[in-house]
Amino acid sequence: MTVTAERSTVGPARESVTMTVGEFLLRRIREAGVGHAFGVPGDFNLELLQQLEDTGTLEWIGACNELNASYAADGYARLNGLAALIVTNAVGALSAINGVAGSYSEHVPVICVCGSIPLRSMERGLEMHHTMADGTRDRFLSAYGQVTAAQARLTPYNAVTEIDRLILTAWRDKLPVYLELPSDIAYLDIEVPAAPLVLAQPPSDSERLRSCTAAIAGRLSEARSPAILVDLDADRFGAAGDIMGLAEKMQLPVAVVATAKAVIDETFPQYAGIYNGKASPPHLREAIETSDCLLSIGYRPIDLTSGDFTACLPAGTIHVRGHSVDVGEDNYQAVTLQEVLRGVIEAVPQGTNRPARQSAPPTAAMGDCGDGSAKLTQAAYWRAIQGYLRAGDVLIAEDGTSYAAYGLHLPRNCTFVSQAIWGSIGYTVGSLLGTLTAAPNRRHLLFVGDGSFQLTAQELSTMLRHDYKPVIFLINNGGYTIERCWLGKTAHYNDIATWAYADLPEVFRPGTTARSFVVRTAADLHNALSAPNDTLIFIESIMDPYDAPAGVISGGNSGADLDYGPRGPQHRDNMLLRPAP
Ligand SMILES: Cc1ncc(C[n+]2csc(CCOP(=O)(O)OP(=O)(O)O)c2C)c(N)n1
Ligand SMILES: [Mg+2]
Repeated sequence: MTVTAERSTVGPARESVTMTVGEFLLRRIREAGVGHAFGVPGDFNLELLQQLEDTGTLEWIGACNELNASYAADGYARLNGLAALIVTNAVGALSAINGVAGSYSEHVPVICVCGSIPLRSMERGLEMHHTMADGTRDRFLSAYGQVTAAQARLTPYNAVTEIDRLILTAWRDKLPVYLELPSDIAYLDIEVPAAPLVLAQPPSDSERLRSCTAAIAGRLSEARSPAILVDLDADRFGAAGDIMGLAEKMQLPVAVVATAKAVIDETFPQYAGIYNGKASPPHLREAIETSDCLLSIGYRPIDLTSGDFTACLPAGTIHVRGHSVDVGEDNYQAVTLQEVLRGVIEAVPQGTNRPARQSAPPTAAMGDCGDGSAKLTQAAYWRAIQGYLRAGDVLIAEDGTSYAAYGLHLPRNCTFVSQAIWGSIGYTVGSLLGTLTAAPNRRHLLFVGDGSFQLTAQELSTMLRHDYKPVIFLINNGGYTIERCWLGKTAHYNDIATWAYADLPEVFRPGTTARSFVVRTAADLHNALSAPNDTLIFIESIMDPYDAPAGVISGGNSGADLDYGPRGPQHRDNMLLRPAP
């Protein structure tokens, strides 16, 4: 690495250094706060992986396939703020595209680097493997154009600007980006800035910020029943602390939607619960829908966050987003969420006591499993898990009856990870690898069904390989119970092959110290829950295929009406798993 001082006629000398394209890319990713990269090697990215190994810039976490790696990167980014994924041309990139699209849908910043065919082959028209071999060059870059905020194919001439543009776009917009690194340029020297990359949002326009905070503070100060509704952008833009600061100062209630569960600490006195249109507790629905000044943070009404579109926010709701705000007729651009919130906190008066009316948390003790010898039910299962939780846990909840985890009351400082909007089953197993890597000193609990687990089960081997110690709660109910609530209660398409799930830790890492349990009764579960967390714990709980939490049944039943319409097959006899009479 050669250091050159570039003399400028104005200002101090700006230092540049000579580095290879690949080393500069890895350095910038590291400077952006990313310590690990997930992915699978391939001949078009091996040269970059060699640079990664030689320089030690990032720690490599090889996954079993690129889909799992993309989920892992997503989970890592949720805890770390940004993640890196390295795949190979087309075959790797397209395997990962579902996970990257999920990151877009859920506003998770992931830098996807695809080691791609050499520039030489493009310039000379040489047809390479992992392509359509039909002369096309841009198909995969275009495909990623649909699922990322920015894309670039690096050349030695654009590498410096494009690498910084893409990393900053991912971080500022909280969205994934896609970067193709042709395999023959990673070792070429280029001139790069010596100074580290600075991650910062562009500062707000000062007049817009002043007017915007004054407008919001004015509305809030005059309101009789102000309230805040929080969606996931509050987490992605790091605004949870400021939101709690505002709620505390004004003593107003803060509700979240399901996609933002635990973004506001559930033990926070002003926390009011999960708003979901008609499915909300009545007092919460009233607090939100009749508020005379509702401040919504990044709210995106979708079926799952709007009680199937029954949500009805007050007409004058103030909408604050990452980079813009709507207050009545006025739209404010060039303002950032954090600066707006901080300005509002300063401007509003100290509130008088308006306590949030949260429903009382259940008081299940760890051993509260009901009748010990009875067959385990979903109800007893979730009661016992409620008692198992402790402050600081990271919970990862899969689609399926594991949705019941949304109903858990979380102790202080817990994190809740789920892919509620994108909802690609199997996500959580890959994501768990990422959350474990990002926060190895916390306890991670995965709640997953047998059907979902079968999509990405191999990643358990990577967790064992790295000696990670999560607790995996797997519900073995012979198939897709949540789908039985939508359609096909007894249909074969909702059945799956029976696996010996609890044997898998031994299969994936012979001689493992992991503790496996097969749980059939409440007493078995109680026993499994007393195991110390000094190794991976795998708890396979066998439950009835027709046993599902009430919310999952009602959600499926009404989802079927929404999906299939009045003439759909759900109206035939016994087609859906319905609530017990
Ligand atoms: C990639 C993908 N394929 C299919 C689906 C549809 N789907 C949603 S939930 C589900 C079944 C989940 O079954 P399981 O994990 O066993 O949960 P449980 O039986 O506890 O409900 C399926 C197939 C999906 N969401 N994502
Ligand atoms: Mg199942």
